Amino acid sequence: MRRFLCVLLMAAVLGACLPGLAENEMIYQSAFNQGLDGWYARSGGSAQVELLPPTALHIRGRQSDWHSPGRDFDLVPGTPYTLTVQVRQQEMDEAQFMISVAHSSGGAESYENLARGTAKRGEWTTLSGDYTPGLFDRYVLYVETVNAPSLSFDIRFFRIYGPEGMEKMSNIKEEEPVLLPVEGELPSLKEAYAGKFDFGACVPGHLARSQEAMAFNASQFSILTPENELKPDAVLDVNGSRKLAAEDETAVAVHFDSAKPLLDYAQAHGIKVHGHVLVWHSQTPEAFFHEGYDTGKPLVSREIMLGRMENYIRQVLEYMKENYPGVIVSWDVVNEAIDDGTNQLRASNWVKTVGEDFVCRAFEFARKYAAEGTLLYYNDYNTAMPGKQNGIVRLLESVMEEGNIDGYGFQMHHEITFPSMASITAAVRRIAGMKLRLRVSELDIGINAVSNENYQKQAAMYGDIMRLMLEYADQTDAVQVWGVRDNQSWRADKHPLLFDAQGNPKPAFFAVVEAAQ
Ligand code: 9MR
Repeated sequence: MRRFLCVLLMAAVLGACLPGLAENEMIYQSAFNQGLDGWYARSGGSAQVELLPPTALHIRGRQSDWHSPGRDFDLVPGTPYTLTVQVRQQEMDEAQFMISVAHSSGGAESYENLARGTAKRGEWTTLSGDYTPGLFDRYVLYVETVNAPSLSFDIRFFRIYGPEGMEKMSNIKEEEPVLLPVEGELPSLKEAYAGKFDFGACVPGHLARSQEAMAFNASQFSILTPENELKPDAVLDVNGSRKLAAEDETAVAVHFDSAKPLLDYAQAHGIKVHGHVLVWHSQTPEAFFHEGYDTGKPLVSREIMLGRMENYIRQVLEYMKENYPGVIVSWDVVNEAIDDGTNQLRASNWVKTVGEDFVCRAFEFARKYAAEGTLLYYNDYNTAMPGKQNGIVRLLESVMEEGNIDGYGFQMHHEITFPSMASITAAVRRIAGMKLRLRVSELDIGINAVSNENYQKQAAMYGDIMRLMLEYADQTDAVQVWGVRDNQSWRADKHPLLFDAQGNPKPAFFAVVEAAQ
């Protein structure tokens, strides 16, 4: 746990929380993951520095406090810099450290102490201080001890921040955040939320076939959703249905080839599945709504479409009961029925064929055929926007009158800038007040560019949303992120998830874990 807290602390010190960093940009960093980068032991000869993989430098053999890891820097006189470094020692209960500068002018060396801090045994500790250099010929920045001349110690993430727009020093090419190595085991999201609600993700079909990806998912998530594989366009067999329609226009043929790998894995490993989605205007073959399953022919009548709807829902749910009993614990019965412009029902093929009660009918059939205890959800986005929210609430009220709905799924595809936490909170409070079960079904939070600052803002919003849902833990079934790694997201350009493209946990991951504690 201490190691994990240390990672949290490190995540917290990235970016905006350091003094003077609001307007400053990182212009230099030693991550010690690609050599010593010019660092050497300042000493009379006894001290030695060496790399301590994956990202630290170790110094030993010291005989004086000033025997220290140091490096020459081309500092610009009169520029306000901020310096930070992390230090760790294992030999004393507490030891004091300083960042100092040795500057020389005409061969005469003089010194200033720039930052101080006390490091407890075994704990990475951040020293941080501001420095505006005077006029000298040479500057050596170094990390020394106070009254601990023989102490061996480690340093990492020596960083220099300078005014915005300033040229970067040597090794910084871009503001790419360095994700900190996780010491010890990665915390598990599902364990962090155990006893509160399920924490899950969606998984695209191709990754459901990867043992490695699924083993990772199994370690982190207690519930999974096939990202696209249970949508009508993956399940409805249009050719098969067309053949059946010659005999019976209400007949429907279905198959589950794309969803099977995920369902099989979940079944074998005791992972819950949330089904997405039975009835939707999108990702549903146009032919479904036409006579003879032929898009050249007119739309079918209400009676025929209700027959198709019932047959489709029945066959999907019966297949799941037979083949995957207990695996699918909940379903999005209807998705995104409310129009963003009018805040009324969307003018979809469902409305055009069945009519305005199509949502109620879908819930009626889902209740009729779902295994007992399966939770039935209506799922939608932009719930935080007042007009849309009104439309969603009106729809929920009408469906609730018939008693077949259990809950509401907030998609929550957000940006760090929008919507505000106040409006998200108001939306959750309002729908929670309707006494429906709740879930966050498709959480992701986009940023415009990868930077430490944006990673921190993203982490803060993830944390806020988790704390909000924890207030409703008794009423909430699950929070699910819409993807695992940023590069696999449906909006990869927004880096909206908890893990980066290499699978490293981002500050947002730790914020989600921390919110549960
Ligand atoms: O993540 C899904 C992406 O792979 C598909 O291309 C896309 C097609 O509509 O659907 C994405 O998932 C959507 C989900 O089914 C419903 N809510 C919005 C999601 C993001 O578009």
